[in-house]
Amino acid sequence: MIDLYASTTPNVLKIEIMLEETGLPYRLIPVNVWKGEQFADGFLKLNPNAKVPVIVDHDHPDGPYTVFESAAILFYLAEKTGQFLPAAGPGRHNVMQWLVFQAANLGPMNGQFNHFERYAPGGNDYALSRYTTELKRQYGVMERRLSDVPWLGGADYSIADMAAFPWVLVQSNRLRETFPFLDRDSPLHPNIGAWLKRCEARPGVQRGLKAHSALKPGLATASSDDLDRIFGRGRYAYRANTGTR
Ligand SMILES: N[C@@H](CCC(=O)N[C@@H](CS)C(=O)NCC(=O)O)C(=O)O
Repeated sequence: MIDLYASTTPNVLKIEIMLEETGLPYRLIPVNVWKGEQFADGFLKLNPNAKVPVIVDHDHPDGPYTVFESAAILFYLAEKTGQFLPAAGPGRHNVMQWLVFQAANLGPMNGQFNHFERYAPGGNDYALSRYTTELKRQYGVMERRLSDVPWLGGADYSIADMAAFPWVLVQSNRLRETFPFLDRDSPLHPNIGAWLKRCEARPGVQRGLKAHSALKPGLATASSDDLDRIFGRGRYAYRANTGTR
């Protein structure tokens, strides 16, 4: 049995999809990150970086084994099952580089974009413009890749697709009107749109989405102090604590 510590976020959806695709038995353990549950001592023992997703694999031969960071979890589960990552050679490295592309680029840039689009107070035009422009550039990178191959890793569906899919889907659902380049049907990137449909057609992805929809969103439960804490602002900000630059 695998425990998946989860919230209603794209990084968690990646893992639900992988667990459903591989058929590994798992249970969801909700973590309300909007109420700061990720900062509790018990959770920090699982992930010192205080973020979901985290898994605990109770079937590991050496006893319960914990993995945090969604890309590392996908990699761990791929190695555990021998699925969705070629065993060796260029095929494996192609998947790894597109997995890391998501973890190092698409994920963090979406995170910063979301922050300035949704949560930050006004007056951040420069930051919003910077992250919007960079995100749009990354969609161009994916579009060019998917005009050459059906899946990000190459010929076969892989953990690289599972990593990118939730972000592209969620951003289209939420922001297609205000930021048309994020629309899954944008004429700017027909190959991304077709790839998204191929992902959605997979029964494992559909089961992952269903499992994800059972989680309860926590944003409405957050106080303004909870929000300050999660975003490191107000009394939690570096400058407030140190008085220095
Ligand atoms: N690089 C991490 C990002 C994880 C992450 O940002 N998780 C968010 C939810 S999607 C979270 O737990 N946020 C709580 C916080 O930042 O305090 C991964 O891919 O696992």
